[in-house]
Order: sequence, then structure tokens, then C-alpha cells
Amino acid sequence: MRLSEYYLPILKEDPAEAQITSHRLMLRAGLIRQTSAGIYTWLPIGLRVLRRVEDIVRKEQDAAGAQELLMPTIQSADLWKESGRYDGYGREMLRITDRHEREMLFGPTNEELITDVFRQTVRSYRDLSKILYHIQWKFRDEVRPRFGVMRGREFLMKDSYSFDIDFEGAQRSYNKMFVSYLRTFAKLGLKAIPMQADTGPIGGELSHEFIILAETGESEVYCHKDYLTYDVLMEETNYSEDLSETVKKWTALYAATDEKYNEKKANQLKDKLISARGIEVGHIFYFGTKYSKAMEATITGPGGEIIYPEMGSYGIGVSRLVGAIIEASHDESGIIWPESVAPFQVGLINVRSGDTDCDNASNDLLSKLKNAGLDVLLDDRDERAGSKFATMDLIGLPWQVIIGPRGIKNGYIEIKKRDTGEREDISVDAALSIICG
Ligand code: 5CA
Repeated sequence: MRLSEYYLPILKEDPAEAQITSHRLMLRAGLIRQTSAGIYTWLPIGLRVLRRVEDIVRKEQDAAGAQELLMPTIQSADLWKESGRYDGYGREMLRITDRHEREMLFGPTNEELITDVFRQTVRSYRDLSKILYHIQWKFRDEVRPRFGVMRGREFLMKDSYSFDIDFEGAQRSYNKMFVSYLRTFAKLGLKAIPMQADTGPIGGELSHEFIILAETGESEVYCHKDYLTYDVLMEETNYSEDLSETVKKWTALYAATDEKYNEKKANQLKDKLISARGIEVGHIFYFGTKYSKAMEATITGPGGEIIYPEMGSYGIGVSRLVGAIIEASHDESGIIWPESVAPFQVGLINVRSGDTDCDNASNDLLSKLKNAGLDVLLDDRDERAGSKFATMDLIGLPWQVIIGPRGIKNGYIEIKKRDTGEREDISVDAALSIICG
């Protein structure tokens, strides 16, 4: 991709409305633009990141045995009346009336809808266990939408729903999602800690929030220091095996959000206690038969008896994650994308666009990197070198390759790693082999 042709509306100045780093950088680096309070358009470079985050989430869900479907954004109010949540959900729900005066709503979550799909399609205990998920836009009319995509009104969520014939089965599904969440966040370059949490309007008895520590987080959290040294990717995970040991390990130490704060337990930790702010990137719930009973979703058991399936639901804030990753990975010059979600892997900077040697070398390297399967953004604009460097730092691609007249004459180019700032003058071939790694 050539920057001279790419749609990348970056801002030179800090936008006044942004109170936190990720919001400021997402606006400045041309990822998003606000269209109404808490509602955003994802511009091309932002959409690339969102899609990559989505892909990582999807792959780990699939690996854990969850199956993807796609439910609509608009739901019938009748389903929510059946579950008893229609009135309780309050003003956060966007209620809509269609031309036949039927009450509809823009889904804030999908427990009712998936339970309805389930009761229409599943009859026997033999069909369970199942975990179904989708990645779909949600709407919650938040009282205070803020911090950009962190607390939006329209936001992208991955939500999974599990159905099992008994508690043991539900526990296994819960454990699968628990471990898949640890692995998903680690693959995104984040350290997410599972914490005991309140179940709120979703209901149920068992629930964990997955929290990453960040100064700008909205929740007050407390946890054992040792969690920061845990690394789930060091362990082999086989989702068809019993995962309870892994879950035990990640829940044995104290970790809780302020709603579940326990002064006595926290005090016992003494200097092992971290008290910090955190961003909730995922939330999982086990709520048993709450929805299957309320909505009469039944199946028949081995002896012909009626069973109300045991359910759980499991959410990841996909659009929030883009902001959360930036909160965790930036410096004063801009974003530092982890390789796994970067919109392009390489930013090529042609220091002197219009100079035949520089243009030829840039075009040549662009096609070589593309042939190697990399996504590359070439800055071929007629701009000062300083402004090109600043743009590349701002948009945060993992590798920068700088092509200038002096280097070309002497047979080298410069590569720079965005995260460490390390620079090196090397030959084109050496650069290719380092970047293609
Ligand atoms: N039905 C359950 C699980 S599927 C549910 O809705 N859980 S939730 O309310 O906790 O939302 C799941 C995740 O969505 C949260 O952990 C958070 O990361 C994200 N999220 C929630 N509200 C917002 C919002 N207003 N803006 C951005 N992300 C949000």
C-alpha cells in the first residue's frame, strides 16, 4: 500500500476531547472518528487492527471447540419479556418500534436470543455439550460513554454461550472458555488477570472478569503480585483434556475487583498485594438454568426425562481491546503495535520521493516484502523526512525501513524496530531476512 493513495487522516494536534492516551492516539493516528457520542466509524487502518484482534479471538474460540454463528443486532422485545429482563435492563437498552408497532431492541447481549435458537433446534441430551459464539455489534446506551472505544455505546463483542446437561458439563465449558481467554489475551500481547467479579444484570453465581492493569482503567482492582509472572503460553493446552488444574492455578491467588474486595484477604498479602486500576477486557459467567427455565428451553434426557440445560455466557470486548492494547503499548511518539495485531508489519520510508534511485529501491523492496507475504505501507509522499518519521512512529508499525540517497549510494538501507528504537544500517538482503524472521 502506498501512503500517497491510502486513506489515512492523521491529526497533527492532540484532539481536545480525548482524556486518555489510547483515545488520543486512535484519533491522531487515523484509526477512528466519532460520529455521535460513543459511536465511531472505523477508518481503514483502525479496521485492519480490529479485524486482526477479531481473528485472534476467533481462532482461540475455534480451538476451544466453540462454533461460530451470527445472530442479528435487532431483537424482538418478546424474548426479553419471557426472560424477565425487558423492564429490568432499564435505560441502557435502545428500544425501537417497527412499522407494525412491534417492540424491538438493539441487542446489548444475546442470552435470550441464543436460548430461543437453542429451544427451536435442540431436542436431546445427545446433542450436548455445545458452545456457540458470534462476533457482533452491541448497543448499550451508557450514561457516560467515554474514553473512545473503551466505553462506547456501540461496540464489538465476541459473546459465547454454553449449553450442558449438568453442572459438571457446565464447569468443563466454563473452564474451556476460562483458559481460552487467558491464551487469547496473551496472544494479543496483554497480561490479563482473571478476577472474582459481580455478575450484574447477566446474573448467576460464578463469574470472572479478565482485567489488564493500566492507570487509565475504570475499575479499582486488587491482586497478588505473582500473577504478573504467570505465562499461560508456556503451557501446552489441549482443550479436550481436563483443564481444571490450569483454572485452579489461575484462581488460587487473591485477585478481585472492588465490588468483591475482601479487606482481610487483601491485608494478608502485605507487600505481595498490588492495588491498581484495570481495564475489563473479558467477562465470563455461569448462571445454570436461569434462562433455560425462564424460556422453557428443554431437552430430553437418557430416560426420556425433561432437562433444563445448564448455561454460561462469555464475553470479550473486541473493540475495547484495540484501545486496551494501545494503553499497554505506546510511548511519547505514538502507538507501538504488537506484531500479532499490527495493521501493517512494515513501514517503508522513502526519504526522498522523486529521486529516481530512491524510488526504484523503494518500489523494489516493496514488491520483495509483499512477495514474502508481508503487509507493507510505503510512505512515498512528497513530504519532509522529519514528518515521515513522525507519522511512522505515530502509527506504530513494528518495523520501519528507511531508504535514503546516501545509503542507496553505499549499498545499504536502515531498519528500525519500533518497540526498542534500535536502528541498523544493512543490505537489502540482510534486512529482508531479519524482517521475514
Ligand atoms: N452476556 C455477557 C457475556 S457474553 C456480557 O454481556 N458480558 S459483559 O457485559 O461483561 O460484556 C462483555 C465485555 O464487553 C466486557 O468484558 C467488556 O470488555 C466489553 N464491553 C462491555 N461494555 C462495553 C462498552 N460500553 N464499550 C466497550 N466494550 C464494552
